[in-house]
Amino acid sequence: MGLFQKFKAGLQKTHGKLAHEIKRIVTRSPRLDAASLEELEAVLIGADLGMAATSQIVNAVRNSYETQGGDNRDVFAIARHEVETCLQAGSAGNSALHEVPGGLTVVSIVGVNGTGKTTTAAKLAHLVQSQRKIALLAACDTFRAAAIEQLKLWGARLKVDVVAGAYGADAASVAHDAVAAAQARKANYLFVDTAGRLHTKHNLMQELQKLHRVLGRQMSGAPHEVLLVLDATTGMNALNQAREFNKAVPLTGLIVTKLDGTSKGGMVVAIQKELGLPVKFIGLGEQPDDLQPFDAKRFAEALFEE
Ligand SMILES: Nc1nc2c(ncn2[C@@H]2O[C@H](COP(=O)(O)OP(=O)(O)OP(=O)(O)O)[C@@H](O)[C@H]2O)c(=O)[nH]1
Ligand SMILES: [Mg+2]
Repeated sequence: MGLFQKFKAGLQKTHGKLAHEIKRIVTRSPRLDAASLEELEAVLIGADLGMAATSQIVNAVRNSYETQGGDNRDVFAIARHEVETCLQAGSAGNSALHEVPGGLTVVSIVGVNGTGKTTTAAKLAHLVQSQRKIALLAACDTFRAAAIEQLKLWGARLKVDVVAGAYGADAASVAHDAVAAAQARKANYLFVDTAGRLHTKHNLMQELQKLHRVLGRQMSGAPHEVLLVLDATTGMNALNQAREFNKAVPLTGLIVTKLDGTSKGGMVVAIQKELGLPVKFIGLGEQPDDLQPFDAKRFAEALFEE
């Protein structure tokens, strides 16, 4: 499957709903009147594109009609263009995974419970491994016994080594051992799977700060990436999660998972526009290669293909 096909398949629910409703609006009347534009606005808000991006699209559609007497079919093209612009402005061309040249890159994977951190850490290891780089996984969710097992199973399946401690062990000490192991093996990437935590729990956020301090003491600059994993099906609550995590542990990027399971995939646009943090990867399914590097153009096309 080509990359665009993958995006399209993964975003089918959002695309299906948007395309169906926009078609209904534009085929009903030959010219878009105020009522149609209001309906268009409601459809975009319904897909969680957020107020700012929605206004931008609706205004662009209105302008095009007023100044060029545009054709109804232009709505899709205008939406694609505006969404791509929003996404590119938000990411500031910074959506690639950081790489320390010739050395180890430490990537900490954080987020609230159940967003897809462990799965995503494994998928990321798989991705860099497919680029002929050496990846290692650190099982730093020592809070649940099953979490360590889950990561080990992924490691066995993808042939990636997992550094783990005992259940209940100090997560920071596992992280410490994992960096040492990664350096000894001359690994290119260490992906640190952390325990799920609520962004409102101060002590749990402090624990995460400690984990990052330990990483930084052992290797200057680490963690090089702090990626917050957001579940697309939680909608706009993800915005609060991102703001609070960013206050406690400055984030370098976002990963939005489970986009295949929602018709509100527009939240990616709202989040990037409002937070100014780049979305670096998106999760489009449960298989290892369902994690895709984010691409603004492809995303906009998959959402608003006619
Ligand atoms: N459909 C779909 N499911 C996903 C995606 N990413 C993760 N999942 C599923 O979401 C569920 C939770 O994933 P985990 O990786 O265990 O989440 P977690 O954040 O590590 O959870 P905790 O460690 O409990 O906080 C699993 O069933 C995953 O298979 C995705 O992109 N699409
Ligand atoms: Mg987990």
